[in-house]
Parts: sequence; C-alpha cells; structure tokens
Amino acid sequence: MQRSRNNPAAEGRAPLDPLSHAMASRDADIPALVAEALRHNRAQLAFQPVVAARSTGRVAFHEGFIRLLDPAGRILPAGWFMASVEETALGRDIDGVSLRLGLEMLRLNPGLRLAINMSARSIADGAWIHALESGLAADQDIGARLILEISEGSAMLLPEVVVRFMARMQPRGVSFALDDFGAGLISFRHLKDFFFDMVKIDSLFVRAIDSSPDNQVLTEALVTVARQFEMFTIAEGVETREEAAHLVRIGVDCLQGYLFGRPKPTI
Ligand code: G
Ligand code: MN
Repeated sequence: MQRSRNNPAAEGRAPLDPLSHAMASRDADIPALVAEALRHNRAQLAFQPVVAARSTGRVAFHEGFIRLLDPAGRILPAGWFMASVEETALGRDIDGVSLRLGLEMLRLNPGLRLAINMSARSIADGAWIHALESGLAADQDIGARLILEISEGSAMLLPEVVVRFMARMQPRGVSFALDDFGAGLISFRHLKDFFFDMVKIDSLFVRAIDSSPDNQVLTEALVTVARQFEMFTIAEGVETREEAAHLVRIGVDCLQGYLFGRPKPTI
C-alpha cells in the first residue's frame, strides 16, 4: 500500500518516519539528506534504453540516471533534490558518483554503450576528472562506449570550458550529447561553436506530436538544425506509438521513453 503524504487520517496513527517527514516539509534540509545518502553510498544507476527509430527492437545505447536512496531503500526523486544542489559542491559529488558507477558498468559489460549526465561545472572538479581518467584507463575501448550528456542550460553557463573539454575528450573516443535540446538556453549562434555528436530533443516537443502542429513544426526545425551540423537526433520522453510513428516519419534517428522501457536498476 502506498502511503499518502496528503492524507492526515493515514498519517494520524502511523507518523511519518523522519525522512518522509523532512521531504514533505517545505523547509526540508535537502542538502543534508543528499549528503547523507552519498556518505552512506546509497546511490545507484537506473538504466533506460535508447532505441533505433527504424528498428525499435535494437538498442543503440542506454542512459544511466542517478538514484539516491533513503535509509529504507526508497528512491529520493531526482526532481526533488537536483535543482537545489546542481550548482553546489554536492552537485559535483552526485556527478562523480554517477560517472564512477557508469564507468564501472562499462568495464563489466564489454558490449555496453552508456550515456551519463554531467554538469559543465564538473569539468573543473578534480575528483570528477580523476574518476573519468581512471575509468578510461581501465580499458582501451571504454572511451568509445561512453557518451556524456550536458544540458543546454549547463553548457551555456561555461561555453568555453565545455568546448575545450570536448575537444580534449573526443579524440579519445568519448561522444557528447546536448541534453534538453530546444528547451534550454542555447542559441543557434553558440551551437556552431560546440561540436556535439548528438542532440536529445526535449520531451516538451515530443509530447502529443502526432496531434500538435506546433510540436511538429518545432521538432522538424530542431531536426533540420541538427542535420545541418551533422548531429545525430534522439527524441526523449516518447510515451505513445503515435508519437513514435510521427518521429520516425520526420527522420529522428533514435527514440527514448516509457514506450520502449522505463529506467530500471538492471540493463
Ligand atoms: O537527463 P534528462 O534531463 O533527459 O532526464 C529525463 C528524465 O525523464 C528522467 O528522470 C527520466 O526518468 C524521465 N523519463 C524518461 N522517459 C520518460 C518518458 O517517457 N516520460 C516521462 N514523463 N519521463 C521520462
Ligand atoms: Mn539526460
């Protein structure tokens, strides 16, 4: 049975444990809860498949999402803590854990291609760079199986740093994906300076695309721009067969979303 946080009757007899209580509270000390989960290694990746648009039985790669757990093993929703810690030292720690778990997964699974999310700020973090270098050193072909995803908003915070980092890592086989394409802060002027290998079209434009003329025009424009810059296109958040069919028709390369698989702890 699911416990409802909004039902005082349900809470009356069985008071919420301290963590659920803190999460429900408006002045929850989010950084303290995140720091505690990290300190106790209560972190794991959840993997979601990205499939080829024209042959959806074929998985092109997986994306690994970081999951932090409470002491009872319940997932702390990323949407609940990410915004408040992403730009802080804790955000670097989360990126570091996510990268280490991802690189370990690549080392253990020789056929795997895996995308890991990172913030541009992590490039200047010594521990994060060290994790990347030791992961790449573990096996010669790991770099070619690693994709690093940077959101538009994050890339635009430190564009020169991101451009230099990509130029350093791409010769070692690492690919880069521009996350939340179309929904963030990137301008076409800046897109020319980055050499992203792929873009992930934000789910905002994918939602009900089969019946939304606005989303059809916007997504087609994003696909046209991506093609011009020789970037591979991935549509995020695909939930229905109708959305998938439309995306295939307009030439998107890969599809990701609940229709093809939810993020789960095993590949
Ligand atoms: O890294 P990114 O900003 O792309 O994060 C995407 C988020 O969306 C993740 O938390 C993931 O679990 C979630 N997600 C993945 N597929 C779907 C989907 O089909 N629908 C919705 N609503 N969310 C999704
Ligand atoms: Mn992502």
